[in-house]
Amino acid sequence: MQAQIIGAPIQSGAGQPGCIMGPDALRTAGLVAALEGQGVTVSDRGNLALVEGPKVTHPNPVLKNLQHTADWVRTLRGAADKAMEETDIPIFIGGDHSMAAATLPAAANRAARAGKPLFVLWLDAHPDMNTLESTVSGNLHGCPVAYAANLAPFPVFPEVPNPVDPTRITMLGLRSVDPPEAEAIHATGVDAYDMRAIDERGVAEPLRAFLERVAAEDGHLHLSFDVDFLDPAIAPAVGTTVPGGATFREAHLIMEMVHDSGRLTSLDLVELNPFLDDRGRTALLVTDLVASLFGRRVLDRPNRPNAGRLAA
Ligand code: 5AB
Ligand code: MN
Ligand code: MN
Ligand code: MN
Repeated sequence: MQAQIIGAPIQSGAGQPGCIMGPDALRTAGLVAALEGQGVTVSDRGNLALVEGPKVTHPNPVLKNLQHTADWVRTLRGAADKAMEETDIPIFIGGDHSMAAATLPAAANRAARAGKPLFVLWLDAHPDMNTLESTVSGNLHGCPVAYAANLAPFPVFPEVPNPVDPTRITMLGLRSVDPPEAEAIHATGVDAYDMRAIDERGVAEPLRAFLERVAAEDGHLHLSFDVDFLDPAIAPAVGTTVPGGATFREAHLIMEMVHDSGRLTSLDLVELNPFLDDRGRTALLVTDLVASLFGRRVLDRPNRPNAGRLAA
C-alpha cells in the first residue's frame, strides 16, 4: 500500500498560532517510520507553499483571516485533488482543521470518479458545522463540515462539485457544540455520538455499525482526526482543549477497528499545536495512533516504558 504525506502548515483558521509547526512536529515524532513499520510505502511530499488567489470578501465582520485562509483552502484543494489521483492513501498533516475544507471535497471528488459513496469518520470535540453567518468566534476551522456538505453558501471558497452527504458522516467525541451546529446536526442527519454516548456505549458499538455501512455500500472512507478529540490530559498540544475527551485506549481501538475494516482511503491529522506540547508527547501519541491505524496490533506494541516513541 502506498501513502503520500502532504504537509499543510496552515494556522490562520485557528484562534491561536502554533499549528504552522504541526507537520514538522509529526515528522519529528516519527510519522514516516510509524507508517513504514506497518509496511506502507511512503512518499513525503513536504510542506505545501501558499499560492495567493483571487480577492475574497464577506460582509460578516467577525470572520478572521478570511483572505489567507481562503488562499490556503484553494492551494490545498489543488494539491489534495492531485494526491487523491496519485496514491492509495493521502495523509494530510496540519495545520488547523480549515484544511478539511480542501480535503473533504477532494475525497468526495475521488469517490464520485470511482462511482462510490464517500463516508466520513469525524473524530473531534467539535462538529465544525458553523457557517460564515453562524460563527461567533470567526475562526474558520469551525466551519469545514458545513462547507463540504453544502449546508450554506461559502462564496469565499472554491465550488464543491460533490458535496459530502451528511447522512454518511459519523462524528465521535463531541462535547462542545454551538447551538446552530446542534440544529444542523439534527436537520441534516449527521450521525453524532457525543462523549456521553461514548461513556454509555463505548466507541466499538457505534463504530462497528458505521464500518458495516461503509462495507455494505462499498464506500470510500475519509478519517478526519482533530487532536482535540483526545482528552487534554493525554494530548495537551491543541488550542481548543475540552475536558472529558477520548482515552488512550478508546482512540487506539478506533484506529485498530478502522484498520481491520480495510476501508480507509484518506486521512487528516489536524490541529496539533506543538507550541503547547509537553516534550512532544502529543505528537508522539498521534504518531502512535497512526501505527495502530495502519495495522499495528496491541501484542506488537513495543514493550518499553517509552513505548509511544517510535523513532529516535
Ligand atoms: B476545531 C467553536 N465552535 O466555532 C468555534 O478545533 C470551536 O477544528 C471550533 O474543531 C473548533 O469557534 C474548531 C467554538
Ligand atoms: Mn475540528
Ligand atoms: Mn475540535
Ligand atoms: Mn495492514
